[in-house]
Amino acid sequence: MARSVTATEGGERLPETFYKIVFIGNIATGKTSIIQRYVNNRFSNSYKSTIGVDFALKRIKNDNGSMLNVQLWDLAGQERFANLTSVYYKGSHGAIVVHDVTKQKDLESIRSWKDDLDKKIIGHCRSPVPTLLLLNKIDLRPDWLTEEYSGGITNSEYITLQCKQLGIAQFYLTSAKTDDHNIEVAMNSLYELIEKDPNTKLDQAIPSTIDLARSEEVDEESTSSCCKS
Ligand SMILES: Nc1nc2c(ncn2[C@@H]2O[C@H](COP(=O)(O)OP(=O)(O)OP(=O)(O)O)[C@@H](O)[C@H]2O)c(=O)[nH]1
Ligand SMILES: [Mg+2]
Repeated sequence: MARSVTATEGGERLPETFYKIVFIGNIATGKTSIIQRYVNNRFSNSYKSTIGVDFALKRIKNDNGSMLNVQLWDLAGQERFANLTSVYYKGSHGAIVVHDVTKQKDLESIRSWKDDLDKKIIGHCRSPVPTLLLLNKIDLRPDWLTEEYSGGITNSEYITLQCKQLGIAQFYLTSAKTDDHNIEVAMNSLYELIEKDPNTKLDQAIPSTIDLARSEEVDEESTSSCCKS
């Protein structure tokens, strides 16, 4: 984690916090749409596939006036097959896996994405990061949770078990299309998990090399004692 300070008008210096969040999931599940809704409150019905990776920044003012800067990394769904995800995951503090509820066959891919994430994060000498699952396009299948998955098991039961097995903290029903989209609720809960994550705390406990006279960032990469890859 990188931290810096911001001077308020009154001269008070408040810490700024930076989180890197990676959005992963199959092609056209709605990753870009969710980010667009979250950052710009916009939605488009047209589909333009992301090439490689895209970025967005969300600045959130905490109750005490300090700033949370969230860097949202929007990975193209096809990237899992391009062997580049490791580079994108590096230094992330949290992750969002997006599933499209209209594509029942894609349910198997949730595991593939989470496994890919964990394997490569561990490869960067970091414990798995707090991860949420967004079950997106719920406007198209509002009853999806109670529908049958297979053999008398509901989607709700299946997905609850999957999250437990895969180490996904929580799932949320989202829609990037509708106003009542649940995206902000999910993002806020991810920030809480990141804040509580012992690894995040470890990053924050790095001896302060912040020059309080200037607003200066301390990069995690330059302070980590772990292997570099
Ligand atoms: N009805 C509905 N359509 C959605 C929703 N989210 C995204 N879409 C549509 O789904 C399509 C794909 O959305 P994107 O956000 O581009 O998907 P993506 O996951 O970023 O796709 P890649 O970049 O190819 O990985 C677009 O046509 C969107 O308009 C949603 O919540 N509801
Ligand atoms: Mg995209």
